[in-house]
Amino acid sequence: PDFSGTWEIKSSVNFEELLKAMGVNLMLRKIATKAAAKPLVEITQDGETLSIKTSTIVQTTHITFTVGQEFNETTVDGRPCKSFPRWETANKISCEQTLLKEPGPKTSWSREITSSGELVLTMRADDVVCTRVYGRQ
Ligand code: R13
Repeated sequence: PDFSGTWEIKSSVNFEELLKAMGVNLMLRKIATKAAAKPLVEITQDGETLSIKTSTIVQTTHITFTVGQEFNETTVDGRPCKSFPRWETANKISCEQTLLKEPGPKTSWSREITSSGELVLTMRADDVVCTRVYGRQ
């Protein structure tokens, strides 16, 4: 599938709960959640290699990875981790994360292009699932 493009958010569920499950304190949760309500996601793709830039007023993250190959990133609460992205279905990349320094919550994310052309991002921490739906700008 084609993940490339500039994406804007349509809906978000459980983002603050995700940060809470990661142990982020109330003040930082509020700042992060407010900023995350207006993100801009820019994705470029070359075959199985994706580059994802996620910008907000307080923080911008940039990851580049090839599906099937381990890479370094940070969890949503900023902890360094190893990530292993793989195809869960033809249209969905699932990525398990392993913290470089345990202990911490079990985290992962997935990104899927749906049949209606939306990008669905899920992020997990232990049993909390945050779901964010993006549409093309
Ligand atoms: C600030 C510092 C405190 C911590 C934090 C975590 C997340 C975020 C900001 C901060 C933001 C995340 C946005 C994520 C998006 C994801 C997506 C707790 C480290 C800087 C407050 C803003 C937009 O949709 O892909």
